[in-house]
Amino acid sequence: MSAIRVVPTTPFEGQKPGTSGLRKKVTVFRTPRYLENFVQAIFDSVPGRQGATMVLGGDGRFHNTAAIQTILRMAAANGIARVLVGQNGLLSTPGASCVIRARQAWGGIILSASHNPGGPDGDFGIKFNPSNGGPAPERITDAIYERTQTIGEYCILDTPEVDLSVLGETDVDGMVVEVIDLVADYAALMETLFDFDAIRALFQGGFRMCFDAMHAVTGPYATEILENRLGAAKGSVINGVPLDDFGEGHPDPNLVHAHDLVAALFGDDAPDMGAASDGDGDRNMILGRRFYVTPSDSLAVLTLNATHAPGYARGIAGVARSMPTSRAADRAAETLGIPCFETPTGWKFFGTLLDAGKATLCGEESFGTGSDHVREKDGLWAVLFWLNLVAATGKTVEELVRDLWRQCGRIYYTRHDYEDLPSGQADTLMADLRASLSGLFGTVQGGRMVMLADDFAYTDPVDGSTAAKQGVRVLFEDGARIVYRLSGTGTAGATLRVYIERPEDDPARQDLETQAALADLIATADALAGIQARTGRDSPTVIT
Ligand code: G16
Repeated sequence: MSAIRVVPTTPFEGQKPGTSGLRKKVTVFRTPRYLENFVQAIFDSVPGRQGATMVLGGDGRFHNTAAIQTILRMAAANGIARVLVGQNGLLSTPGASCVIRARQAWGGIILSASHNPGGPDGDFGIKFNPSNGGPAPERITDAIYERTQTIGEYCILDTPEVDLSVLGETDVDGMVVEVIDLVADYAALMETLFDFDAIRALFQGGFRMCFDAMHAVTGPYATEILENRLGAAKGSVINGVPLDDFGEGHPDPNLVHAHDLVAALFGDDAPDMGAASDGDGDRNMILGRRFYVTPSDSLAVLTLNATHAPGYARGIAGVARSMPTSRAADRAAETLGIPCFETPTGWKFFGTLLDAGKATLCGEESFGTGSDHVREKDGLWAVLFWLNLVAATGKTVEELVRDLWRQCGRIYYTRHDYEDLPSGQADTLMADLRASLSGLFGTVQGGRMVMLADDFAYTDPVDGSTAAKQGVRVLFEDGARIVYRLSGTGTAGATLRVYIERPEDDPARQDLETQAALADLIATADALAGIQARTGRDSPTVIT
């Protein structure tokens, strides 16, 4: 047995988990003791680790395996009995959630900065998911953060590196490290939810798809499930080999960053369906042939048609969406006569609703969709759901969306991001906007009467916990809405997100180009917050 080394340390500032874990530059995480402090704070703050099973893996970005070796040595020194690690240190975020639940683990540590770029100069991240497999609720992240502020030592062993490439068990000073097949548990779960026979028949009939794994973690999952098990043509999965810098790309599945996929789906001889996932596999984008499905519409289509998938054949209890997500899901839920919950941004807020059986499907405008099958959003799950719907209805992706618009109206929706603003400037913009809210009610802005202007506050209907200052929203008489909030996932400066939407119930007017359809509201959004005047930017960094 090697002796446990108790290493003196001092706190680092700013180890506060954001929307989804602690995200910083790789260079920050490589600072001696930085990772160790945070991991020890997790072990110190979450009860029950002694003799427990823990899940560990990441999205394969630069520093992933080095961090895993450190965490294994610390887990052994802190009394963990067994660690399940994905082969080569890989586990997607929904994959990890699935393993935590399937193996009844104490919790899991996931190494990911999601859709943020990787490589030595890119971003890195770490998050803890407790035994329900979901993101830690705020009481746990607050406890971890508090601990990071007073930490004085961490425990570690000086053991050799564990070979993560070979499946099987290794003993690390009495703790078992089990290297697991990363896809097996997850694929088995998907087979219980979706009609694999019908999807197989679809591909046999010549249906063609393109899935862009963006050189991130879903490559192995998509290749095994789509090509090997469901019979999609070889080559349907592109950029399928995980790389530690994501091939110098930005693994964010949107129209800007998934350029290979967009070129294929909007080019000549386009496949029938396209999809992409992000760095850690929890986000998704769905495309039909020359047709983009907004994440908000995707949630609404899945809601309306859920019973076509065997796992949801008995109907769904309810649906939940984050506040800035469009209200298409509300309309779908109303059609079905089920409740629709509105939560703050952050998948963690869906956890109580899923655990209590109040919501079955959840979704966010930020390309996240999921259900109660795990406690994270799940990119490949959404892709399989869409494939199941196409197979079951015989309709194309575009026809399924047009059905939604016919039944529930169309909601034109866009998000404008202003990235890397000076933090002070962004904070002042939001503060001034908040200060102006009380005077907005009843005024006419850009030709529309303001019906509500507030800073979204949330009380969880299950456990009563509250969250304030979750984004400024301005609602107009005609159902249009503008939402402003600062991103909680960036690592450089501040990102202002502006979400703009309006419903269009007239079928004759549902085919406009989105930016054109929203042009007047976009101008109102700028005028209300003074974005261009304050930032000097004449256009957003990214439009989705
Ligand atoms: C995370 C959260 C999501 C959230 C998204 C965007 O996603 O899990 O719930 O919607 O961030 O957050 P923000 O607007 O604060 O940047 P991911 O995929 O980065 O883990």
